[in-house]
Amino acid sequence: MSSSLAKDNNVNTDIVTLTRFILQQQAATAKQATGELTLLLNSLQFAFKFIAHTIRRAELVNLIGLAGASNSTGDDQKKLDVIGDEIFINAMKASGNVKVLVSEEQEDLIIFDGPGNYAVCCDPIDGSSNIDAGVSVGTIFGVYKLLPGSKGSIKDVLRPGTEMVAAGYTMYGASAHLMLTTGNGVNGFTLDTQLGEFILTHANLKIPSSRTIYSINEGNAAYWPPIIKKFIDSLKQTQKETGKPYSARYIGSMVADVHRTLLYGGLFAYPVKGKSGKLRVLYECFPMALLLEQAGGKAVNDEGKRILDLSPKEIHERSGIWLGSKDEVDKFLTFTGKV
Ligand code: AHM
Ligand code: MG
Repeated sequence: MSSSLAKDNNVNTDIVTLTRFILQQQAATAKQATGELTLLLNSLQFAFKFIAHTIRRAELVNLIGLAGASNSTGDDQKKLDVIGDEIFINAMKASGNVKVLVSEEQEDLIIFDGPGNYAVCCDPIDGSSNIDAGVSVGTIFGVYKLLPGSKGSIKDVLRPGTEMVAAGYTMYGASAHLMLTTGNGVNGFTLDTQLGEFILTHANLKIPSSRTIYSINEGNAAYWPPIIKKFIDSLKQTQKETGKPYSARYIGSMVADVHRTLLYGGLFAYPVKGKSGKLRVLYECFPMALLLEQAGGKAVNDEGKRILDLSPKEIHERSGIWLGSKDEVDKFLTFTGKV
């Protein structure tokens, strides 16, 4: 309900918060739902708010810089990587609904004592090498329901991405933006720091089907096979459809590059360099691939295989990835003969 006073003054008195949205969506689409996933998503949003708040204060409270250790995949850990990881683990443990947790910052998976029917895979602060320069970073997450009868094991997470029940990211930029899918499209929320609530701002988001933007670290070109070099070179030529070459945009923070791709369209890629890709399957490639597909886009690996169909063999497995607008990913597949 909205009075004429509210309307005249352009005041929205009926905003949709994340909690309200999730409750309404569960009631409409999952009548048998137990409410556990709702509670879990609530714990996730607390972790995002806490991390957003910590990042904003980082420079003022000496949280910038290296922690002096390296993580499971050999990257130098920033202080904020360590703090973000702790915030995330504590929030998931306290939720009572998470049994298994995989974090980029932890070598082994964590199995919590107590109840819980879900497994969460996360990169608590992705893009952290950018953080000292004030560039947007984010938390990426994917959620699985435990396998039937499981008491929590590695098998609950070494599954294709198609089996995730929820996924998304929160980008900590000028505002904190949460992009979420529970398998019924993508919805975007913006954190109102005064209210302390994520507010629905991008309902049923769809990615444009094409856009002449490519996003890739071209400094790695020497590691790419000739066909990938040729494809990227082809984007720099005048295009028949637009009369212009593609524009290059690369932030170097996956969440920020994918966020722009989701909103504007285009192509984001991190192909295999040398022996393996850089981006991790469980908590970088899968959640982004599910979001992109749910928004009408596509995500494939260097061989043209659908990312969500990969079956990871280890929790920190990496993959090459090409994701974005449907037509742009199809262009890559056609050019490289992967269709
Ligand atoms: P991180 O998880 O250690 O932060 O690394 C992942 C990040 C992504 O956010 C980004 O897409 C990529 O690494 C950038 O890598 P590069 O600096 O090699 O271009
Ligand atoms: Mg990462």
